[in-house]
Amino acid sequence: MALHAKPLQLNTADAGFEAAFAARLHWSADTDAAIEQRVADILADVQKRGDAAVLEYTQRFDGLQAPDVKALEITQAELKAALDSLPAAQREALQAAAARVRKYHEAQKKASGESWSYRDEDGTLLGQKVTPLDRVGIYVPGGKAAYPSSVLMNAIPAHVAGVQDIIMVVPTPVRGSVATGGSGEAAVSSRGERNELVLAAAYVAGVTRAFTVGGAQAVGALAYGTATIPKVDKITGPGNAYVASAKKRVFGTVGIDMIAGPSEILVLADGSTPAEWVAMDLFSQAEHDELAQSILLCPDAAYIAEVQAAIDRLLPTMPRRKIIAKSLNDRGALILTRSMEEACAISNRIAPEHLEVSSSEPHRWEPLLRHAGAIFLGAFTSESLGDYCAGPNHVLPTSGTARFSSPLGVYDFQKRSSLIEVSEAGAQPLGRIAAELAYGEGLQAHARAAELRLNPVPPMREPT
Ligand code: HSO
Ligand code: ZN
Repeated sequence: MALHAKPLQLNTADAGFEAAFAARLHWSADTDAAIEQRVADILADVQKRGDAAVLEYTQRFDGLQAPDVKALEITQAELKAALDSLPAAQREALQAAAARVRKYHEAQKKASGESWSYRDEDGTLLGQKVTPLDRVGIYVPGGKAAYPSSVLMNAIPAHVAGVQDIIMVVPTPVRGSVATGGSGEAAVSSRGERNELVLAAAYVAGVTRAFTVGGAQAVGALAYGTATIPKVDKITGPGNAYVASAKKRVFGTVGIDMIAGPSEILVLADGSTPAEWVAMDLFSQAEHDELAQSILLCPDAAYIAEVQAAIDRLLPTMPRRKIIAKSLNDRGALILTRSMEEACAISNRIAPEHLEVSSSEPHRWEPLLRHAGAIFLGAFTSESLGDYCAGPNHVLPTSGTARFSSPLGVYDFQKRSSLIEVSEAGAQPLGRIAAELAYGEGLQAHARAAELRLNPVPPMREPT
């Protein structure tokens, strides 16, 4: 039978809409208990045995044979050589993308990532001091899921924030090993398949050290530190179920970024964009993953039919058509709304990772849109430009988490300390307020610490 992609067609005016809509959106991030247990064991082992455990798991899962973990390090010279080895067009594209991503994140730092303070009239100084994290770890998946663009999107904001040490880990399995889906018996070699574009991106983005380790063992090494792999303060970057589970487990020992779900795109269309453009934008996220979700919201039934016809025409031309078809059939939707206003309201309920406002009047609708990881305005703003080079980060909240979280940014690689300097004059009113509240809480030492700075010092009150 010929491959087809028929996203579920829904109509907000139908009685069954709410139930069908809820069923289509449903996605569960639960991980398998067996994976959780394996990961817990690996982390405990890495914490206990350090380098020896990392080396063993790397040999067992990735088939990499090395005398020690030091031998798994990729030097700066090798990263640079990877950049130099790229075809000129690819090298230039990588550098152009990096420059735009850097410029965007520098603006972000200026707007919200700088220290500030003010003084009260009595001389008391209050402020916030912003400090970059000392050291971060960036996880880069291996194999097919290795995206050089994601190396840029994780490392550049860290670099712009001022992080001194950016440690990248990337599994580099030997062909035929367990991790590459080979025989299940690890083929053993001293050197796995390195992705030159990933290494080049690491160089361009300012990664300081890189290791060919991956999986839960890499997360454990970064979280606890080993003799060779330094302990970091935060781990970011996507990974498979093992990596996601490991990141959740080490949270608290180190910071982590979000746990990303499958990619999502929601296109809000008024019918003014060529239907093929919209169909291809829906494909662009569907091709990431069978679990990816592509949704069209549109008040024009004839246009929805045009988009479906474009999907039928274009699907056979796509190398990843099987993944696209499964994603669209299982999770995709073409939703007919009563109006653009209603489409905006539904989009807010979904809170998609990527939201394209494919309209001739994007600025008319943008004020109505409150929840989305990134909003792409107008027919020319293909979501894929944002994935690579527009400038904003492509690491975005998924699965509705855009209701309460934000794109990865410079702020994720900074932290804030409050600054307080109370003058002698300022200590008088503040001391009276603090003492009153402290006595109320029954905390005499707090009260006296405030009162000893008053002039004159009042007598100590009896506990109440
Ligand atoms: N769309 C992905 C990022 C990406 N796309 C990388 C292509 N390469 C994030 O949802
Ligand atoms: Zn993408």
